[in-house]
Amino acid sequence: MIEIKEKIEQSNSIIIAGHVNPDGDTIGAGLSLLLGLENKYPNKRIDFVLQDPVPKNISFLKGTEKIKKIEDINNPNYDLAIFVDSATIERVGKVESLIGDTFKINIDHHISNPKYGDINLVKDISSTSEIMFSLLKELDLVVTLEMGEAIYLGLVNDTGNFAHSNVTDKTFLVASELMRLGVNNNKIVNDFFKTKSFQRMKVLGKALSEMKFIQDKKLMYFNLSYEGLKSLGAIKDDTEGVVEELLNYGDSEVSLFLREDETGKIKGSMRSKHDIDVNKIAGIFGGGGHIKAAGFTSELSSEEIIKKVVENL
Ligand SMILES: [Mn+2]
Repeated sequence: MIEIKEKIEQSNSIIIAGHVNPDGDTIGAGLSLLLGLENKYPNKRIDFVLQDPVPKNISFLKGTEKIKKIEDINNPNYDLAIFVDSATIERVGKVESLIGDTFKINIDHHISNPKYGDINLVKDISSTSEIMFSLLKELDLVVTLEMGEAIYLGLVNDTGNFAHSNVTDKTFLVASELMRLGVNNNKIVNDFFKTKSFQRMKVLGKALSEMKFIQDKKLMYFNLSYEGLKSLGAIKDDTEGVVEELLNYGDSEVSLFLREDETGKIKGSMRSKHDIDVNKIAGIFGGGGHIKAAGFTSELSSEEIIKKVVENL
């Protein structure tokens, strides 16, 4: 990716943008790139900007305090924008307003990515962090322990702790190299996963007690109204992981989690165990993602969404 290196070297002011509701992968990829570029190019201005705050269970990563909010940016005159883990430009939310028609590098692993960048590094592999690990080396950036921990968290995030079908021998090779660098697997996994809030445990409990199963479609689903969320004193972050949990049922092949937001719109997420392509189903509602993990937002009612999903399974 010599073009990426050249472009970075020619630019004095670079923005790295990750997606809204940032996860371990967008933060892992963006943060490792930020730290690596800062070390190599101390005279360049490099900002990693996210619309939404870093989740609590990711903020233990060293360097996350350097991630900026939109309000921190007074002078958005960037020469180069690098998107990480963002399947579309819109996925970065309001950060898009800082970018405009700046030259774009698109680094991502979503199969639905339309390659919106002027340079695109889009690969169908486990995570953007896995792509980033190779890219850092190609950019001749030294991978420090802090950068390694960020990438490792990205791998753990997007592979469900090395459990999903997106894990390859190469993913383990990257993990192995990172551990050799000093990354503590057990600490990262504990700090990241075993940190659920009381409300999040309650949301999970509600999901497990109210979920429904459609036998002939092997579909497990749960619909959470905004009222239901509020009645638990929970916020949307507390619903993370519900869709994966639904798929733990032995007879299920596909799971669907619907969550109503305060405006009445419904956010859907889907997971698949084997052959069902949920990227295709999410596409019906204008969403997308991966074959086994995808999401969408819809103005339809939850009943209509469930009906459409069932029809298309
Ligand atoms: Mn990702």
